[in-house]
Amino acid sequence: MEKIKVWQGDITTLEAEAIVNAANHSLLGGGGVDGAIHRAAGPQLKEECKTLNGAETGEAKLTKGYQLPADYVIHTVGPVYKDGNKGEPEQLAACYRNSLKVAADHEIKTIAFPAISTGIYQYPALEAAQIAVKTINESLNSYPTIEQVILVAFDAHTKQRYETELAAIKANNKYHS
Ligand code: AR6
Repeated sequence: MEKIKVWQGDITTLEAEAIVNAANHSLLGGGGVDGAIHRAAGPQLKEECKTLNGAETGEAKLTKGYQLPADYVIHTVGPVYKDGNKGEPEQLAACYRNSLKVAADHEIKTIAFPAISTGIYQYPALEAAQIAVKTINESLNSYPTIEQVILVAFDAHTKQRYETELAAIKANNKYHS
């Protein structure tokens, strides 16, 4: 089985054990993928989120998935992109690293990520795809119990970018297999 897989579609329909939410500091819902996840999970998700006391940029916190096909949602807060010199790359990498750590800590074997920060938070799509693929690939060395990470692309361009980045890592023999 490929450790890192690319899939195009709506993350709320995925049957991965955990899906990651690109949330905001409040963790109480919003637009974009966050809104879609809360709608699909139902109102109990927000009730549990109220007990989490929000999250800092780069942090990740776990809830149940309620009416989602996924058992769990891992809520992380991506950086709002300003100019790339305000710590955004490190903050975005932290989202992926910390989400994988939360998954491993809860013995979650399959986890799906949306393209964190690339919508409302305006992170440039190519740089975000590079950070996502590199960080996940490197982090998997630390979390051998995670069997598969799914990179969810909402559109074909994002899918293409992920595939290009994965191919580059494989060509350099740096792929975690
Ligand atoms: N499935 C998969 N990917 C999706 C879906 C979906 N159903 N819907 C959108 N995307 P965004 P951000 C993609 O804006 O930039 C919220 O209001 C979308 O095409 O959802 O991190 C939060 O509460 C894009 O590639 O998240 C925060 O306030 C990616 O998901 C803020 O938005 C992320 O876009 C977070 O902004």
